[in-house]
Amino acid sequence: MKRRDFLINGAGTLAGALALGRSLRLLAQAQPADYTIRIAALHLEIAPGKIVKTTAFNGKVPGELIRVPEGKQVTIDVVNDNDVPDIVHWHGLHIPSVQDGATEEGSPESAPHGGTQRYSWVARPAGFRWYHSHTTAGHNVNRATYTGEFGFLMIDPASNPARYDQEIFLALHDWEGHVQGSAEGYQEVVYSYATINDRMLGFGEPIRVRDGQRVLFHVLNASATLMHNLALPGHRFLVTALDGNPVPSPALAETIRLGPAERVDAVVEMNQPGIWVLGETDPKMRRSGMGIVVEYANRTGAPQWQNPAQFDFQYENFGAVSQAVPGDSEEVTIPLVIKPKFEGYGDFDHWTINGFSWPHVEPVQLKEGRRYRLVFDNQSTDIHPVHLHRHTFELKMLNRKPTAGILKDVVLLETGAKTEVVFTANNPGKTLFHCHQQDHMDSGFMMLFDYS
Ligand SMILES: [Cu+2]
Repeated sequence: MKRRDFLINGAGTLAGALALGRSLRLLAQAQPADYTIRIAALHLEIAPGKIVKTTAFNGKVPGELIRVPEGKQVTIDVVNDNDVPDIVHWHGLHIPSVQDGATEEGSPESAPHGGTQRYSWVARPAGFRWYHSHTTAGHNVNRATYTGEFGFLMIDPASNPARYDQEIFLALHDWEGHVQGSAEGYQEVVYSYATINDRMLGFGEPIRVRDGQRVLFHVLNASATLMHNLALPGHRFLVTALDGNPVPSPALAETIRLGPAERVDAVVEMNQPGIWVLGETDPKMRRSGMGIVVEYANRTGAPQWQNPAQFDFQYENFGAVSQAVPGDSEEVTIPLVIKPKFEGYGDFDHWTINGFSWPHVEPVQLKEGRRYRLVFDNQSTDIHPVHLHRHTFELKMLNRKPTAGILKDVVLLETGAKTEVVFTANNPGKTLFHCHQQDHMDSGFMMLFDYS
């Protein structure tokens, strides 16, 4: 080959390579996503003839189960066929701010009438996560987490698979909320109906089990505002994970208790053959529909309910014994005082953190690599399920009792109590913190941490 030919061929190869690179990039953009989530109006039949008008993902409630192995790169297109902007948050993942699905962190929304946003992230950490609308509702109880816009997101660990015979996903939800004045003069949201997954108690397919089976339940409280307690008469829950993260001391509980956005993984030994109601412990809530029938093979009859003898679900039951060290000197303490501000009759209360209400609040600057201890002082008469985005925290103090090893992304702040959690600033960027009760979040109970 002559030198001149070589040069021509070389240039040709370079041009070819550039063209190939361009085509590959275009091809990547044109690649279908791993998942497409389509937000659209849905008439959901929660019992025969009982229709709730809502919005949902891909025409069902809960939306499609997203199940991926830990460490996998996942692309998801969120298509908005609704007539208002919307955004989907990937709850409990350690992902970048712009992919997290919160406008406050800089993630883009999906525009109405067909707008599409592509999200791409690496699935981690392993465990039971979920995804849901992360928009504002205000007094519009047909938006955000009041709707059917939620789904399960399961990230399977690379090792240590759980041992079970059946795996069941359950989402608790309250429907047809309306804003009502309370006796004290402020406003609250009350609901007409409740479901587990998409059906009211008695109107869905039962959970079919066999004597001797071990059933792993993944339970999510997808209610916009309400706490829920569950029991399965004659059985106990072996709680193995909270918010998807394995607990140091799995322990039996007669009831499980979840604030909005909390998850519990529990194994139940099916050793009481019969037909049972797995349901809300509050009879009003069960009448509203919050329950599901558990049916043993070869058993018939009406589903049975019995009140639990005790409410024995407390975070610290599943924790490791702590050394009772109040905090190492490396930790930076951030006190957060929670108080309501009465806004007058006919409005929701406004909520303040250290005296400030979103959006009139400066971000708290963090330093990468440091450990922070959030010391919550809940000076209100409500229990608040507070959520930290993009990070996992460890519970340290629960009403003056030390604990260790429980990793969560939502923690219930009991009324009048102090709660302490610790996290490492290991995922730089804007990080939203808020109460997961939608009416509180919409009324100022929100702030940002930031570090680069
Ligand atoms: Cu709250």
